[in-house]
Amino acid sequence: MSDHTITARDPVIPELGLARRINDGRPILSREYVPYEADCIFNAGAAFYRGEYIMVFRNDHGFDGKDTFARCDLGVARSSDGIHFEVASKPFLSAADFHDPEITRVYDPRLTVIGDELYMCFAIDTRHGVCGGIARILDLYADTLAEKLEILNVTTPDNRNMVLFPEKIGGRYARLERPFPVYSRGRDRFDIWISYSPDMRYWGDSKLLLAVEDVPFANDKIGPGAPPMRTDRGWLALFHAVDRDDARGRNGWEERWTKRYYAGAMLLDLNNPAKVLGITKEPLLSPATEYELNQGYRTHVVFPGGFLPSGDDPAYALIYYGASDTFECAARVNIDELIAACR
Ligand code: BMA
Repeated sequence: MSDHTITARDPVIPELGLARRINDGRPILSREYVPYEADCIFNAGAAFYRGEYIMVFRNDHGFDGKDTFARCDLGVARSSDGIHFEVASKPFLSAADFHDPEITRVYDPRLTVIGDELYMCFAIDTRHGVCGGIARILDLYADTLAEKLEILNVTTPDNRNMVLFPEKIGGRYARLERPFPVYSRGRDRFDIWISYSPDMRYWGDSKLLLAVEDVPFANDKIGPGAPPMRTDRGWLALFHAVDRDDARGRNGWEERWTKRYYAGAMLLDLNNPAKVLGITKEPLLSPATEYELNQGYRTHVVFPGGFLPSGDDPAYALIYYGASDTFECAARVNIDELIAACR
């Protein structure tokens, strides 16, 4: 394994050329679509559930004009084609729903349908560290937490970017996750792990799946992106990969933003998903459009959170990704071509 370094001032690493951006790269969801207070709409999870596309997105709002947002909620949107979404009249979930002073923020949802149930993994900031949560969604339009979610698992800190596989493998549920071992690994050398569970509540048998140094377009950290998709040649999953360039200064609204986020893809063995069959050696998506490069809170960020077969042609998949921590965008990719690029 190499411990390569992408040096400062390197240009953005070009993408493979397999993904075609929908809407010419213009957002499929942004604050203009939201009928309540909204600023940055991004990092959505997506699922095809009971005959329609569902998106649960992150809404950071109440920007202080400098570097922070006062509030962060999750919102919900629906669509018949996976591209044109209509946002519900009120937000879905916020930290306030928990009535627990420990919980300060919920964000970055990822959706997986298992059987006839919709599950959500999400990040939970607490006063004592960042945790990953798994919940079964009971009602996307309800008022109280008990009506909205059945919380199944909350990890110890520091962990997030969890995604569930859409079925049991070898009799167990499986998830990808990204602990962030700041002391033992050094700042920002974070990798993707896999864990298993008999019941979605108790998780273990954890193994390292993919290390940051194995990704040629990362010099900083990686993390699971969208929940894996079953194909006849393996589980196809998207991840995010980060390169840091300390020579960068203002890139977006903050004084300083030195990271760039890419999307990559990996193929995992169907029966033993801890076995990586291959990854894309170049990014599947690199920041490239106006919305990914020049506009928004943190530019040069593409952050994949949803990956679904395309309704009009199952040979293609839709990729949902946050752009610049401000917009939700989408792209299409041919599934066979992506598998070939992983091998
Ligand atoms: C990560 C998470 C994401 C965010 C990304 C880029 O650490 O906080 O929610 O999109 O950084 O800022």
